[in-house]
Amino acid sequence: MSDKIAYARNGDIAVLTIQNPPVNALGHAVRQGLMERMDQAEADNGVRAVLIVGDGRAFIAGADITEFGKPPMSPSLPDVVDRIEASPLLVVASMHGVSLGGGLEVALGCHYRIAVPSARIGLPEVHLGLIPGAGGTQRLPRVTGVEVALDIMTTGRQVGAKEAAAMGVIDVVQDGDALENGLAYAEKLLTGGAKRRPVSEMPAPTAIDWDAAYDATLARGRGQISPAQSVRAVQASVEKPFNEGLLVERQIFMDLLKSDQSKGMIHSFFSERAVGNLPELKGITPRSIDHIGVIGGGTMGAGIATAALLSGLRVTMLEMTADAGEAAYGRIAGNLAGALKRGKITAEQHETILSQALNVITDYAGLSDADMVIEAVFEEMSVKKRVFIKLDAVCQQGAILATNTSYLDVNEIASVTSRPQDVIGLHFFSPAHVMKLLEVVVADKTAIDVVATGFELGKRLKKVSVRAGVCDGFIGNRILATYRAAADQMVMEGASPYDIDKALEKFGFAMGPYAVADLAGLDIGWAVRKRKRAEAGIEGVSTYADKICEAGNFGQKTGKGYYDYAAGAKARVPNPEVMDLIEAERAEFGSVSHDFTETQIVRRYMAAMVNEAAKVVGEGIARRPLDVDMTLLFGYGFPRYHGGPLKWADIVGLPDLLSDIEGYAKQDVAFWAPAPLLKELVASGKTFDELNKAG
Ligand code: 3H9
Repeated sequence: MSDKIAYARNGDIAVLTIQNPPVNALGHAVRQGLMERMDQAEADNGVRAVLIVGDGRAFIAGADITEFGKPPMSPSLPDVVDRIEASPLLVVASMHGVSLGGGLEVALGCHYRIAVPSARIGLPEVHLGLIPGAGGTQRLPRVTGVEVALDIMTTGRQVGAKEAAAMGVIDVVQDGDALENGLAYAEKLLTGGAKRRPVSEMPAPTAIDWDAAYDATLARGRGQISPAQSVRAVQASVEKPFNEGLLVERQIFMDLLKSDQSKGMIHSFFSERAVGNLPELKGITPRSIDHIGVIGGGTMGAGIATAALLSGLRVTMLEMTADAGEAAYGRIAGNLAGALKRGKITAEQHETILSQALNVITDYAGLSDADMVIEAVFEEMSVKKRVFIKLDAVCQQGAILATNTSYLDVNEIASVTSRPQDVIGLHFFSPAHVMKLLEVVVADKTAIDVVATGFELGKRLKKVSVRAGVCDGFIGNRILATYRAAADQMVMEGASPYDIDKALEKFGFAMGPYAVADLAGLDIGWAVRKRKRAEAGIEGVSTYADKICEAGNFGQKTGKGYYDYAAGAKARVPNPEVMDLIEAERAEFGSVSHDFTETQIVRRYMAAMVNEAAKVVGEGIARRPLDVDMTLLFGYGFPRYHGGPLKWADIVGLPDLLSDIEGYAKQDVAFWAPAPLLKELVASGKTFDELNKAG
């Protein structure tokens, strides 16, 4: 008998308690146990009802995702749900914590459902590139109607108990303990003579315009197929008898399970959790952090301060002058007002943060008792060094001195202090209170508890933190510089920025690289190029990208860049002057132009990304391929359903990619030099994912 399901008698009620920590996922032993315990309850003299509850922090978080892709083991989850529903006994689910995916499907197989107010339900299978596969697409629409069921399935959102009750999914919402509530409810149902109420026997819901719903869902999915596929499964719940509808659902589920998109999304699910899990941090106690100093109140500094304030930390913001301090305060207050409007904080919390947790100063002495100081000043080594010398002089012993530099050498910055062991890079992405990525940049002398504190801060700020080593641009910006250069090469060879954006948006990026550049501001890259040329002693050169800026066009903020935004950001149209400038430059350099297909654009752009990513992993800048994948996913808009560049590379096949790269190298040997790690993997027939598993 499975020990995953405890069995107890309470009068005429059999209680089945699922015990599979941490979240009661429906692995094989749980499914087997539910079957056995249902048999036991039915054979148990005097039992009239079964109550199913979850032990620990959830009812059931769904199918066991770790079993996906492995050979299926009987009993299947659909069989378990059907078995529960078909029982001659009255079956009640009492839910607390989450009931997600297969967890909600088990509950829908029960005849009645009660939940505590904090319980949440949902069908998040779309986030794994799947649809519900244990009757959810057939039962939920019978309970809620088609529109509500489709909203839940296509968004994958979690719904609170009160809303779920209004939808008809939960019969009773009651405060208290799930077990006690469930027992009392089951007893009441029995006393009241309630009958079994199988959802499968309820009438089929009303039809909608299926093709319109399918098309709209497909368009919203930006290339992701599973949300639209759930429309087809729900359609079957209306058009076919229940059992045939189940077969349609099963077929779609099994097809999606084999798809590249579900492989990518399942990889993303586990990598998102594994990325902050570093063996060297096990058992290391982070330093305690309560008060953070932030230097520089521009967009980045204000965003960092906002994120810290929203997570309950005290923040002291240092600016150069009172006026700059006032402007910084205004930016933070604006961000907090946004958080209030979106319901992230209450009016009272908003008031307390502004009046008690935030302090704006202009004198370094005010940072003397900060536990950590993060500088977000101008991106120039001499400026950073001046800041760190001052911090070294005023900060208390043990304080962590962090730089938010996006590409400068953290070792060099640390070297100007007397305490390089306390110096670390914390690279936030703008806007820092919104973007999920945090690169924790570990310098040569950074102490291990300082690294642990970086990750702890990331957790507190609800970021996805990735460990990065020191190099120009760390993980993300280094790879970005390479794939942007590959895009620029293609422009010189005949692809327009608009062709490139279109191809990559079709691939799944929210925006192509040139649209992103317009959003970020073209003046930033222009300033960097000018500085680098000045440093190298080459002045007076001006590329087409410089010329766009010289005409005063910096992208969205000036209304024009690669695109013209006269009709609004969403209604962007190509700026006609740009192609003239590009043509002139192609002519000047005698470039031979040719057309690029969308596939060629994607292959080349991705090859550059993968090759540089493989170098970053090979050099130890990123620990594992999954660290790169998560960096690109959470900081650079990489489509989640491809899993990240290195998961994508595994899926398309490393030998083909290497051969593409060797082909491009015929034109530019230095830029396209294949990454040694990629060559090694191809030679040994291995994948990047095998390196993830090796730790
Ligand atoms: C499904 O049900 C398909 C069916 O329709 C049809 C089947 C035929 N399986 O996130 P956390 C692990 S598809 C295996 O850190 P939280 C997780 O990896 C499934 N493992 O905690 C982590 O492990 P570790 C539909 C799972 O409190 C640990 O539990 N359901 C599963 O922040 C703690 O997780 C979903 O998609 C699982 N289902 O969040 C729900 N769930 O400690 C997916 C979690 O080793 N899960 N783990 O890193 C979630 O959304 C969140 O984990 C949850 C808890 C909200 C439950």
